[in-house]
Amino acid sequence: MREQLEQIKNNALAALEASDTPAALEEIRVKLLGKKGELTAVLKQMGRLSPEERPAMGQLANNVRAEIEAKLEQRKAAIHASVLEAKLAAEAIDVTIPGEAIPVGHQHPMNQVLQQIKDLFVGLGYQVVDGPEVELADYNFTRLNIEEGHPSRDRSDTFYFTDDDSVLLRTQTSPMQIRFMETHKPPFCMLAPGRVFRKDEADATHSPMFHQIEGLVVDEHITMGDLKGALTTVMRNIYGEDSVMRFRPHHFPFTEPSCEMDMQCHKCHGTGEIDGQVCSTCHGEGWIELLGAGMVHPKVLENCGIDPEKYSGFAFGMGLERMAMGRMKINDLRLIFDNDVRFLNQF
Ligand code: 2NL
Repeated sequence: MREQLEQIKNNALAALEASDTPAALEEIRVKLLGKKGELTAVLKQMGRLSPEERPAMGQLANNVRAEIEAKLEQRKAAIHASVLEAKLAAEAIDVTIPGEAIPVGHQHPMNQVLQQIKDLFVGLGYQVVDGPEVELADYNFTRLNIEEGHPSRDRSDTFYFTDDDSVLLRTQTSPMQIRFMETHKPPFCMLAPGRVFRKDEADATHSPMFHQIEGLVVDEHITMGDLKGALTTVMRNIYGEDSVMRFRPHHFPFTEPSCEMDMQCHKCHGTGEIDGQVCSTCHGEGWIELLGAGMVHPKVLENCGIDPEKYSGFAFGMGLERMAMGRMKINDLRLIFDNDVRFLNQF
């Protein structure tokens, strides 16, 4: 029986050493230690031994069992470790390989300029407001002192929705100022940027949709000096502190007096020519038009429920595309709307 046990042990240890899968280990375990296993069969014969032989043989059988179980655990751990190692090796990631660069976009040049202008005015205490693009002719024209029959009301210039010409696509952002004045008591400073629409054929300088930024300040004792100070500060910030500005008389139905603001051409310094050639930046004018402005017409204040005897205000309006084209040296308006990445990537 001793030899039988020794043999079972030696066979088992060799078999375990040679097996390299969990399934093979389990098979050996059942074959030796299971209910019908070889070792179990030997143990069942213990009853046949003499009482003197029994303890020593029992001890030996237990030792064999313990040795086989220990070997089994050891092989199990070793196989588990090698399986894990193989898996890790197969799934290894080389963290030193450079990643794939994901192209990151940026703001459209128009939005860059818009953001800069908004930031400037917000810094001066203006609030930025938004409003509808589909407007009433009342807000877009009538209350702005633009009379029936004025050329800008013409069906060939304005997109109308109704036969009575009472609903339209706004042609300027001024209706937002009218709405603001209706609902707010002075003093206030506000900025109204947004899309506006006019029946224009698209070319290098025209588009049926473009962007305007209008501003309005109303308080007691607001003067033309406030208008000049605010607009000069903003434009010097955008175009450089040493820019030279001028204000020229002009006419708008909604302001009185009205003016336009120009900047001296930074290329030819106001001479209109470079090396005897007509300056290409200002087309020989010496000046570049920036915006229109003026003191809000008393009738407009009255139309919005503000007492023109007590309050005065200034207003201004500028084309955003035109500002962006001047700032970024873009010579064709259509490039701004085409969204060709070869163009956009330049900004
Ligand atoms: C331009 C420049 C301008 C205004 C817009 C305005 C708005 C209200 C009252 C008075 Cl609610 N004025 N806006 C003023 C002057 C010029 O835009 O060239 N427009 C045709």
